Amino acid sequence: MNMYRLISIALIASMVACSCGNKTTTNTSTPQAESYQQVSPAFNADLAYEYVQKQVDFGPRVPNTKEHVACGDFLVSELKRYGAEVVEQKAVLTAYNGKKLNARNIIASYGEDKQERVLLFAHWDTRPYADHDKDEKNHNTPILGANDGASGVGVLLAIAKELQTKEPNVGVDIILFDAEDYGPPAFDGAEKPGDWWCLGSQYWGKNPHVKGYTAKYGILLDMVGTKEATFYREIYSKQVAPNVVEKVWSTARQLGYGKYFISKDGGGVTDDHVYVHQYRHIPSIDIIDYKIDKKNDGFFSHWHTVNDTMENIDKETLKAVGQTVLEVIYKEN
Ligand code: AHN
Ligand code: ZN
Repeated sequence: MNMYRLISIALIASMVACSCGNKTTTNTSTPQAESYQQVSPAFNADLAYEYVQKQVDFGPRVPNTKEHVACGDFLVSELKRYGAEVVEQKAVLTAYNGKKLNARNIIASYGEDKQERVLLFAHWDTRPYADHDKDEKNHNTPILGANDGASGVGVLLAIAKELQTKEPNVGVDIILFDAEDYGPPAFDGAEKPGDWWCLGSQYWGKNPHVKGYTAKYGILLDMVGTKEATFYREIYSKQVAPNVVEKVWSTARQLGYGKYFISKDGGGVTDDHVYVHQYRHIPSIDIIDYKIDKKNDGFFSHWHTVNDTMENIDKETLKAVGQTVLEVIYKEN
């Protein structure tokens, strides 16, 4: 074998070794976008759906009705069953029309000894008026609130089950606020000045269940159940908690739920998160189904109508929301 041959063989051998090495490096240093490693337990969308159904089966959950009391009792007992420390905060709140509402905020805590906490919330009451119904005769009919009320609560109950099974690093508080949807009806003509929506969260904000209660951030789930749900970045959320919005929307994208969590700005909604921030200074966001065409005040087509029923509830949407929120929690360290 002459020198030329020897050098060529050595050269080829080193090229082969090199290319092998390169190949290995390439594979480990540029993971595919799809290979995101989920850290949270699987969210049970069937269970969330069952909980939405169960709430609707009680009938409308309007304060001062027996259906409201029965559903509240059910929610408390389920949260206790899932191992949470539950506080029932009862209060008599004054509605826009002077009516006294027997309200109850339901607060469920996990990992109470933990300093770092995340707050999850939704409203469990339903609106006493279908004031956006096409048929005027329905305007005084209480709504079933499958989406507007029950969907967010259903997702949070299914999250509670996972929190009991696998303890996250952070403490978690779940609050089901009452009397969110007792605002002045559209048929009353002129808007009544004052903060008449979100009475339960306003009360809790001024009277937290734990003195000086605070959390790293808060996430509100409102109307998270319809097939066509689109979650845009809500304006007040972006103002007070831009990093939380980014965290939630990018997590949703990584999990493959970008079709629901749209990385564009939506409108501003006066919802429970506004008061949680205003009174407790907790940066809070609202995951809320919003329509940028702004028909129907920006909400889904059956909003505040007698048609806010189970037919519009879709398990895939519940899954997208529940899994995204779970992932955000279990990613905390
Ligand atoms: C207002 O319409 C002022 N706020 C909407 C919040 C809401 C109502 N969420 C559910 N129902
Ligand atoms: Zn509503």
